[in-house]
Amino acid sequence: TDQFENRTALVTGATSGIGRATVLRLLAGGAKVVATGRRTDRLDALEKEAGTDRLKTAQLDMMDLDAVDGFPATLSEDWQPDILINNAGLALGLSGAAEAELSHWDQMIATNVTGLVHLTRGFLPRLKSLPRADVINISSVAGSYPYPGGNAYGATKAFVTQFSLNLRADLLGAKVRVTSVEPGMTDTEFSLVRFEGDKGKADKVYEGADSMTGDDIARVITDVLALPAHINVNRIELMPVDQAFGPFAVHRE
Ligand code: NDP
Ligand code: 8X3
Repeated sequence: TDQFENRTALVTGATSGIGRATVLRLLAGGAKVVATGRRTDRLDALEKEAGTDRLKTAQLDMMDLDAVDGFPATLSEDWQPDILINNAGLALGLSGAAEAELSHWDQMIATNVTGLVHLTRGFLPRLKSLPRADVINISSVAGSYPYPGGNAYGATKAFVTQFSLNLRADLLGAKVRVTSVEPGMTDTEFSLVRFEGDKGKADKVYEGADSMTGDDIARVITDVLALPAHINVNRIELMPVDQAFGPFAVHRE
């Protein structure tokens, strides 16, 4: 179909999982897409698979703030996005807060929070001037529900959700929609990254459960984008049917 014809999207973290699947769905809908990530071999492979000049890839490390701040100016006028999809992000480790690596916390905050706000601030003035624009921020259920070992990761996602809602407050009167997308268990490279390449540990997270896939979340993202322009989905929380909530924990002497 051509539901995204005449639209240009920027998708961060497009080398894997949700981001990669979102690029493919946007292209299938007729959009032009700028896809970014750190791994250039993955970006090259994505270009080959997509096989369209409506896709442009660029290496961008969200922790490199000079590169992030300079990124909007690297895009020519015809590649300036009217859809910004802030997807790049990660969790590192599942240790308790008193044992966790501070370097893990730093990297999660740098990527999920600082990089995201810098990139968003870079594009916002132009987005605000457009007759129609979208910002989709990939948050997480971890931003709403605490779990042991979620500590700094969950806090970065709570930031992403609240930043999204506060953007709406500031953008009232402009034609920029902002959505916080909050997925639960989604089978991507997320756990492989969280457990630093330990595939056995990563596979266990999804074992025996019917998880959501990157493409499931991409479908929700493109469905939200395809809604009539006057409807703003503030936040959307998703879980696989096979995931739900636990009881409160109580410590007893
Ligand atoms: P993947 O690990 O499959 O993909 C993560 C993407 O983020 C990769 O493309 C990676 O690219 C990119 N990324 C990580 N660090 C950086 C960086 N410093 N600079 C640029 N890009 C970076 O995981 P998902 O697809 O699952 O994750 C996408 C988003 O979804 C994340 O924000 C995650 O927190 C969120 N999420 C995931 C859930 C899940 O269960 N999978 C549930 C809820 C939210 P590269 O390494 O090439 O730079
Ligand atoms: C990813 C989902 O529950 O592993 O954000 O934190 S969870």
